[in-house]
Amino acid sequence: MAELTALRGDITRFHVDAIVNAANTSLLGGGGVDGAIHRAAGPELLEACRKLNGCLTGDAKATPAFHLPAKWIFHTVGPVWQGGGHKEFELLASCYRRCMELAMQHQVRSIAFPAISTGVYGFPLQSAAKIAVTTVKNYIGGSGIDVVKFVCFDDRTLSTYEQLLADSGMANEP
Ligand code: AR6
Repeated sequence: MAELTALRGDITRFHVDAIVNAANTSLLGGGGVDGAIHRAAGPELLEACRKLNGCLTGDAKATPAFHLPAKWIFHTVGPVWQGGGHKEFELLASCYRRCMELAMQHQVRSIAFPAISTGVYGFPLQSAAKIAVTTVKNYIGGSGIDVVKFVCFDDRTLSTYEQLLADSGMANEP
């Protein structure tokens, strides 16, 4: 069975086949995890992103990871929280689903996700983490993915994911 874990850290340092970036529709960089990934991957990443012509909210696009220890970056665009009545839940689930699809296309066996939309985009953490865990679980069977890491930047995010994974009985299983 695949291993789903939550851990604290900086996603740019993870040695996995793919890391996920919480980008914006331009794919041309920004703050938060997006800024950290662009800084660490180097200017080649911006050049690669320019060729992608942006990305719709809920979609994801792949680039190489350049100077990062990962092989791929899956850039996804989470929804801006607008109170919950603007398809935010569906769009966030779509981000995770599209990343799992890209993972299969690129024969990725290990993937690290940040807590998409829970920073400047303002998505409530508990709901966002539940969507993350549920959607990944739904798509992991038969995907070829062995390892999923939910990379948390602060204690509150980490404890939220740890609780959800414990409740779902999928944390640290062999
Ligand atoms: N590693 C892991 N997680 C991180 C890191 C890191 N190095 N840095 C921040 N986080 P955010 P969003 C966490 O705001 O809400 C950008 O400007 C952070 O603490 O990065 O999807 C884009 O260009 C939070 O838990 O992404 C978009 O315009 C989580 O990552 C916009 O922000 C997501 O926070 C996207 O907003």
